[in-house]
Amino acid sequence: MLTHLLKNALIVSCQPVPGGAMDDSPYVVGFALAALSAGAAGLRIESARYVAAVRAATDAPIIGLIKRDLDDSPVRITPFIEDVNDLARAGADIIAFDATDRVRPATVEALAEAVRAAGKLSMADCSCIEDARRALAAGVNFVGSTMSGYTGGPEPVDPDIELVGALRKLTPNVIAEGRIRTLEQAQAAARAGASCVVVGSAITRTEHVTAWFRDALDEIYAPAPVVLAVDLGGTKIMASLVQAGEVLDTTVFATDRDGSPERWLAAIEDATAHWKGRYAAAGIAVTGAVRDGNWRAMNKATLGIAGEFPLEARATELFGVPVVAVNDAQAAAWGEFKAAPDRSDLVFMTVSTGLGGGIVSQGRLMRGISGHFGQMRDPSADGALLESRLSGPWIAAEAQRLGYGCDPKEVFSAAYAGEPWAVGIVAGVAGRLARLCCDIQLAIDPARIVIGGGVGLAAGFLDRVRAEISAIGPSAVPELQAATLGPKAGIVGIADLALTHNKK
Ligand code: ADP
Ligand code: BMX
Repeated sequence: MLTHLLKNALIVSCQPVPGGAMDDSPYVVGFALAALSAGAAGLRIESARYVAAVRAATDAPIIGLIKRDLDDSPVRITPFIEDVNDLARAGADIIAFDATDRVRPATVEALAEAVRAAGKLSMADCSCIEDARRALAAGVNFVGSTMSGYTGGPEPVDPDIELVGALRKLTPNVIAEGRIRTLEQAQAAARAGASCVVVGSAITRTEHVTAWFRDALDEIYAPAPVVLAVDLGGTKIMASLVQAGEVLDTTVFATDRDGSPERWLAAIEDATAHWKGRYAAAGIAVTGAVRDGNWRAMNKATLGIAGEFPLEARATELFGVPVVAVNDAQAAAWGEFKAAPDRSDLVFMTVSTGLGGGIVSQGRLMRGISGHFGQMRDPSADGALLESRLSGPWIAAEAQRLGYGCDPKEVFSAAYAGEPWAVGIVAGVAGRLARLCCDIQLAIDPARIVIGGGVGLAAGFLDRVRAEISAIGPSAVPELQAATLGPKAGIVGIADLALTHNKK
């Protein structure tokens, strides 16, 4: 009859925090009646005093238990035969006891027998499947997952749904209990085969529920951590302190192109030494490919990184905080994605020492070597790497070849002054980028293509690229934007990734 009443049901455990403000009969009875009025089929009540008080107020099924802290046994739930008798006299219908295989005053067999002798049903609070096997052999009526996670080691956060499923293979009379806090967890327990589900703290421990909400809010209200963010490119290194997307301080210096990963890291450490102690995490965005924290060049002409370097591990040692390393253009893609109010998907491209790229698709940053457009082959140039003719160094080399020894910035100035040799160089670069943008649109169809990098952000350059796109007249016109974060896109992106990736 009781097993029938407690089938497919919710049981509410009304156990106040011992010594807490609600630890008194009127509150326990109040919680019990409130739970029953809202559809609970049964109650779990601790102590003979509270069982008697609740029994006086309702005929609903009560699982009774007594908790004790013993000096000579870790068993806490109904350890003694006298406890069984006290609970039976107080009016419990089902008597729960610890059924774990530990040093204990009364055996599981003796307790099960005492419950039977008192004319009540028994519930074995188990920590594992072996506990349940023994308890069922001793003739208990219900097995519960109550003790899972409480017999050694750190206490888990989530309920042991797996144990519920395993218990169901032994008997249909399975009660899921322990750490069930959410509707989804209760449903998962039911799906796993529990014939009823006990929810306690989440309903009747105001102190616990309050603390959960308090902690959740503290996480949000706490000041965002400060991150050391580094963008290491083929020409320059930028290092900043970033907090919640705001750049607090920045330093920029040239990349020693004859250096090595150790030397670049040492230079960064040196340049940021005065920030030590101010940041809680660090992120390094680097030119080149990053996989599992290891760094290597895709094109040594952009930066000569020899072999594969354990960047995350080494930087963690040097900076003394957790470090996340990501490709520079991918980090910039993420920075631009986070900075846009509509959070629309994008492809980012940096036209700089090399030609890098990053893709955010369906709100996720694509990792691995995705976005390395500069490494694609240019069929109109005998299969040369695209970036070998679409980057700052090519502009400088081309100017040199034509007899003008000047840097890309000066080439742009000359082009805007109308000097034909420079106009030709800029038109060539703009045309190649325009064709690449059209191809990317066909391949990925992003909502926008965001352009950054020293060359990409040169005044007037994007308008030239747009004009070249119009001249192509593509079947789908890409939406081009300049990086809203300018040269700081990578810095802002890697600062965010440094925090979110560490959480994984
Ligand atoms: P990195 O490649 O280190 O990330 P940048 O994004 O600054 O660095 O790109 C460096 C390349 O961009 C160099 O070839 C540099 O000459 C060129 N560049 C920098 N500023 C300008 C500018 N204002 N106009 C044109 N080219 C520029
Ligand atoms: C190169 C490649 C990319 C990088 C891009 C832009 C290397 C060393 N780098 O295509 O990984 O994203 O250059 O880098 O292989 P930057 O130095 O021009 O900013």
